[in-house]
Amino acid sequence: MREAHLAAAVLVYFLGSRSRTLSFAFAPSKCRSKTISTSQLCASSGLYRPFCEHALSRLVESGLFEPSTDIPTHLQRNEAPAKGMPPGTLVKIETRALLPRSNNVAYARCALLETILPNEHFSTCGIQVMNLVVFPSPHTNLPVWGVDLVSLPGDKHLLAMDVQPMTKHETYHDLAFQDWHEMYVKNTLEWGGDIPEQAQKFFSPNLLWTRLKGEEALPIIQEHVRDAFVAHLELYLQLVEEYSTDDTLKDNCQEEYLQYRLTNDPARPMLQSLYGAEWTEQLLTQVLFPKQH
Ligand code: DBV
Repeated sequence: MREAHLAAAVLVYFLGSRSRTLSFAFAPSKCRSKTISTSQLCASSGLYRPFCEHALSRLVESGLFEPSTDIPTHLQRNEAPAKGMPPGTLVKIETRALLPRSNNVAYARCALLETILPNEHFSTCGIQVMNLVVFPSPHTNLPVWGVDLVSLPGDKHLLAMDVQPMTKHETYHDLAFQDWHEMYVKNTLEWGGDIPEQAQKFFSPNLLWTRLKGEEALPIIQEHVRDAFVAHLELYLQLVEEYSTDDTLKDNCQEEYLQYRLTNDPARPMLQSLYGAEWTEQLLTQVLFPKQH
């Protein structure tokens, strides 16, 4: 089993590193690949749109989820002028959600923030954020899949990706995710620094958490982090698909996790400044961290 995981990670790494377009190659067990060249993306796209499109299509393709039409229209998108950028530059936010088709999962949603320069097809500057969370059923011992890819003005990037434990003493991270961590994080991405103490319990030992700076960050994000993201999702899908409902249920902290993220969302000040406090609270409570999925 461990050899298969390693082979999968190596294959994704090899295929991804040779490709110049934004190609997403899956683990061999999936034997499907999807190449999304940036020119194929919609008229105006931001840095993390290819990541978001890939994840949502894989989550539906896996059969675990189906697209949701439940997000209230006014919370599906918003836009605001981008401060300090050329006239006409906007920071656009788009939200997408998925509903469960399997008893092992509960909800998935993605918030995509893109700074779009007028007349540009693919913008990588300014605020670019993909915040993606997959919530497993609270009646399982499965972890949350949490991804926070954040690029801020001044070429500052903050990248977090993890299978976040919702029960104590899980051992799922010992095998597949340890190989992944050795392949994509250990000795390649520097530790991103202190994580708020209250949040630390929500992270696994194989967390990708790094901060990148400067122009060399973009190719690392669009190649190495992209490959890590594709491989991580495949491992998470495998974990969810192979989960046995016979497992003895342990105490689940998903409610506490939701409350923590709702209360301490580090993006709140930025979202309020762009879109206003009332809209931000509705977005956080109704779409991003809803108590009832
Ligand atoms: N983070 C969100 C949502 C975002 C978002 C909904 C829509 O939960 C973006 C946007 N995260 C975002 C931004 C920053 C961070 C920081 C803009 C930078 C804030 C700044 O520095 O100006 C992982 N995201 C962070 C941090 C972590 C994560 C650890 C840095 C520490 C912090 O500022 O809190 N994943 C994220 C997180 C948890 C997690 C906060 C908590 C359990 O699981």
